[in-house]
Amino acid sequence: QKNLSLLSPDQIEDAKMLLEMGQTHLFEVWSELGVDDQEKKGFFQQVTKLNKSYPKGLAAYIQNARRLLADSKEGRNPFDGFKPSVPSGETLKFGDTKFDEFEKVGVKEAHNAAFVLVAGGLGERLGYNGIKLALPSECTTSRSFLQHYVESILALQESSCRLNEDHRQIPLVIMTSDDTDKSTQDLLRDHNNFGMIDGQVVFLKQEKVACLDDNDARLAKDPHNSYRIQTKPHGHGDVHSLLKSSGLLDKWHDSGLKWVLFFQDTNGLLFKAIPASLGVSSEKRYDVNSLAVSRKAKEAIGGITKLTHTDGRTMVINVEYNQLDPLLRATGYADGDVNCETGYSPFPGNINQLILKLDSYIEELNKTEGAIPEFVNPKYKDSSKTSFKSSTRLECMMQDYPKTLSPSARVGFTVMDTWLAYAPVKNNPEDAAKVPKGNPYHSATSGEMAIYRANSKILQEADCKIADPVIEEFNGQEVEVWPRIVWEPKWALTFADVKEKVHGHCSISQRSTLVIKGRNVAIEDLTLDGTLIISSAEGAEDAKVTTVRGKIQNKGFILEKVDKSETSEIARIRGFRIKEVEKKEVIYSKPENFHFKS
Ligand code: UGB
Repeated sequence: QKNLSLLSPDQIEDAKMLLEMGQTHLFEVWSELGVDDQEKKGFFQQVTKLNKSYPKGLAAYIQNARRLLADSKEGRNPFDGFKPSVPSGETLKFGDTKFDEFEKVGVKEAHNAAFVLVAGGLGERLGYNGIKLALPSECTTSRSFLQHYVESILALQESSCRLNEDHRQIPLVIMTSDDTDKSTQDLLRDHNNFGMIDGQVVFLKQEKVACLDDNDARLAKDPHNSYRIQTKPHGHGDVHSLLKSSGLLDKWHDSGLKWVLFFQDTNGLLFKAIPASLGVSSEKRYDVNSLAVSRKAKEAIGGITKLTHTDGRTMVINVEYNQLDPLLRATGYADGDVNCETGYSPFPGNINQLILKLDSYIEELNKTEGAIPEFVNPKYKDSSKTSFKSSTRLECMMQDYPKTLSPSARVGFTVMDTWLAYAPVKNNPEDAAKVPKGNPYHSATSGEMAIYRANSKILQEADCKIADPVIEEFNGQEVEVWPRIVWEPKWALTFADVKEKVHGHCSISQRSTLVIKGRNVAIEDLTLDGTLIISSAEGAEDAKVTTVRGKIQNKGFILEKVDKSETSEIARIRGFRIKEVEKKEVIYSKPENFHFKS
């Protein structure tokens, strides 16, 4: 009682709420007034924060937790009454006329879009020491994921504005957490926003939620400080309530934007699929469009599933990878999550790239405040399910947004070639090496190799002769090693861009490296066996097209294997480093013709 004199009227209300919500245990160790007073004030500051950052406050969190914990204890199936089946959606094949047409529409539409990158996760599975956005997407140029994303959005902006004859800036929001916020902001600032103008990037920080000690949702005390509540991340679903409370959605709407595109932190291929999928959203007027790829059974990506309830309701939704198998087994698919005759799961794999139509998104969030259906995943001590091995918390996922939509909402998905659209970096080398044969590794090694493979295949589609890959093993993972072909997004974002800049009979050997930096450069009748780096000099961006042709042969760059003793963490998690032996470098500053005869 005496401690109340330390508190403001609002904090006294919070104290009453905690007592009413059965949280008396939090005050059991409180000493008399005059002892630990700063800690006590700190406790209430934390409560204020927890209250503010959860839609409808901490009391609502405790109530939701009790309900979900009771459901979990009873073993209630979240899909009770629903039967899964394989949904139908748009399937696009790179290079097909349909793909090209959707790309064209998507590029035109892009100036009406805002991008939202969810980057609050630390990536425990990868075991990397820093933020994942700072990791190189590939080591030939060492451009980080964040740089690649920002430059891709800028390239899209430029193409879209050219087509629409305007000068809109595409906004980028980055959702961070306490774990990633400072490093992400520093990374961007240290690189002059990678070319975005001030104010074009906005940061929204997600807060953690309170941990729960038991089925009554008693809040857990921080093991290191009994005047604090233990907290853990709430999941990427927080992005919706943060966008709602930031006021950005209305601002975007008022400035004429129509689409919001959500994406994750380490997929170096994603932007190759974005223009076409935005085209699909626009043509089909989808309220929700999820990007998907073929999924291997048991792969750690959710399955896009049609759920039909016994009462007739249906929805197309992601069923998370750990829920798909039990759901299938419980509904008559005795083998659970298995591949079908195609060698893949019949359920398309969710890659968590969502495109939402802004006006219906705003309408929905006005109803829900951005609260997303949550789940809880307690690890029980025994089958009585009365106590937990360690504290738990509620979680939510951004792809569960469609769960609250009315049945009339247009919810679709677009399946892309995996090689084109999806190669995340999530697993550490040891776990990746244990992935069942034939399933993707999702490691730094496979993520990098996938970029070379995609660029090689795109050039192949553009009629270049690209040598077959060789199979090599790095960190216990067998991967296809294609020529190391990398270009900046401003050189080409779409297939049409590539076709415009590649002419004649080009051929590239397997051991080659080709890097193209700059916008206005074409290759023609190029035969490469070694390393060629083409860059534009400062100020040459508006030069008319420079052409590089002829025959180039040199010792090139080699992939040198490294083992666990390697000191560079970037090289160690890949199992190789790139050793520059010999290269030809072309730097152009005006429209020129480089013709090599060696
Ligand atoms: N993230 C946050 O921003 N905040 C958080 O609290 C947690 C994560 P993971 P996950 O496409 O590969 C998802 O951990 O959740 C960010 C889909 O649920 O890498 O295991 C984090 O920074 C799954 O259906 O992935 O699986 C990162 O950018 C499947 O689609 C992103 O959220 C899978 O991704 C994803 O976090 C996939």
